Amino acid sequence: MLLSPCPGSDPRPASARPRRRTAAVAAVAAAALTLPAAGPAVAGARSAGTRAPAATAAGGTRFGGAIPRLQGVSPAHRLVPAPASVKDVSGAGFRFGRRTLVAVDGGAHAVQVARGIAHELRTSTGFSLRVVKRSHAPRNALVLRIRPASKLPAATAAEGYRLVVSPTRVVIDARAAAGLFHGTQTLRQLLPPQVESHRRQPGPWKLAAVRITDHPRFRYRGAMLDVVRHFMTVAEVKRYIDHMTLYKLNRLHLHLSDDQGWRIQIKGWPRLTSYGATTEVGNGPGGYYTQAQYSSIVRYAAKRFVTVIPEIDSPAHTNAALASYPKLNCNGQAPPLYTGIEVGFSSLCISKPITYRFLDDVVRQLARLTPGPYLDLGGDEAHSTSHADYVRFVQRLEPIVRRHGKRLLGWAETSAAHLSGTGLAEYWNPATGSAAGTETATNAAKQGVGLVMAPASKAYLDMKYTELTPMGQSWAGIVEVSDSYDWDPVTFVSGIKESDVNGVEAPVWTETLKDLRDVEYMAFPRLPGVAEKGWSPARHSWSEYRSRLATQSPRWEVMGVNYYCSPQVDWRYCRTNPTAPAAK
Ligand code: NGO
Repeated sequence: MLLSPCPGSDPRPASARPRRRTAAVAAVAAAALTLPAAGPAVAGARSAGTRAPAATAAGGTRFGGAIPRLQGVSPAHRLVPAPASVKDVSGAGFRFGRRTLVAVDGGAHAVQVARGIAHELRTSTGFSLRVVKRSHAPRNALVLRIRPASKLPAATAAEGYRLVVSPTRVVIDARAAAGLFHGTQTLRQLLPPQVESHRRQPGPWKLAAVRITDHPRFRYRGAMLDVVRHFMTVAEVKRYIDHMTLYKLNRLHLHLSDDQGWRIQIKGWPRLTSYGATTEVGNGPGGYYTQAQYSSIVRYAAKRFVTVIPEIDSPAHTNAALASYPKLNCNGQAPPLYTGIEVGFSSLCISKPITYRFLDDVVRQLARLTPGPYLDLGGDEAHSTSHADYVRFVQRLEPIVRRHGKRLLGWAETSAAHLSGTGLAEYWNPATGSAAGTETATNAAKQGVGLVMAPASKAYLDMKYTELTPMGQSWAGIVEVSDSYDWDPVTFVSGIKESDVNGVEAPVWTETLKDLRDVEYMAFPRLPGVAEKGWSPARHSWSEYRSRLATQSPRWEVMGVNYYCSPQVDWRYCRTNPTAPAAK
């Protein structure tokens, strides 16, 4: 059964109604969603001092009580994603104190990273952590240095780093500011979770002695946020970016248009936002970003080494645009706005020149607002377009994107067209990776189009964890935390080589998720697992990962993140015990 918030209200004739995806979408009325009693009342609230009686389940999970400081949990047992190499060093570690400096040796971007981490640490530690420029490494300091390639392991590249903790200082060396930034995210996880607090917390702020050398397995490590089915505010998007950076994700794919709404201001096409943005799934008011707001998201992300990739889905998933401008429809008639969750019924008119003038305007404006190399023009579920028309459409689309200086990112279906080999294709379905249909991935690889792996049965964060998860869908399966971790981006589809894969992405679709609090509940704990698939060497197993993952929940608790305490993990902390009847 499919979710339709206003049953029986679809005015279209049956022939024009949406088609179902292969398996049924779980019927969950978004309006009626209730969360289990996990997570704080307000997303964004941060407090580190909650005290309630603690209890420990047979498996080892700790429920309630003071949030643990994780003292004595060694670096190798607490970092997500796992670094390429971690060597525990015997002897004393480092302790931040009132006089600790943040010393930086590098250009403007390195200084910005130093200021960023100093600011974060100041809030919770209460120390002044003065940022100073130094070409030598002072004592009692967090030292951030840009170093030439010859001074670092060859694999370090642009995003890697080396982090050494000794009693006198903590040194992070990298070839570029992005590497320094990732090193500071590792540093956060080496400190007690209370360091995430927005209020001053008692110390001590100690780190174990360690030597870490680290670099990512893949360049593209993405998260996709659907801001259409339920609109997310600018503040919510920025908070999600913060969550991404803790796990070294570096691409934010923003799904900005779909049947249920158009979410970005396009000059010269005002009805897209004055009319097409006024709906979302259910009866909510929708919303959109002005170009200035979009730019503020792009800047916020860039400061954190995250590249924004805007998506305007086409030729399908376009009802909001078609409803806003009758001339975009083959018959010249605008359909009504749509607030259900079915897919594949809408299409831009492939044969009309206005379609391409429209897309050219949209692409030109987005290209100007987006510093990253990729624009995503969708290409999924074009069920109302013939195969020949679809191929023709994609082949007209890519030159538009390239004319405006960008590369095409599309869902992997786009590989049915002849592509230039400069873009990327995102694989999502078939969710099993072995059924007929996986040639979307192999066709892309054959054309030199890089793959972004987001198989729905693994990486889709909108799939339910269990039958009882009070939100989400299940068309690609029930995806517990171990299922979403247990795969490899290269071997998932047969016939693919490591060099064909640019990376991974964790999409979160919001048909049943009404705000960021719901998104967090589905993303945590699965988002860090997909991030690890993108960053860490392939050797890690679920049984080893689950004990590192268990150390993350105290941090989420302090950050005010809403998360699911999966019974598959012996959590270091859980606010409530979702399964223990004795608690009642
Ligand atoms: C599909 C579909 C989206 C849905 C999503 C729900 C893709 C690429 N297209 O994924 O429109 O929101 O599933 O899980």
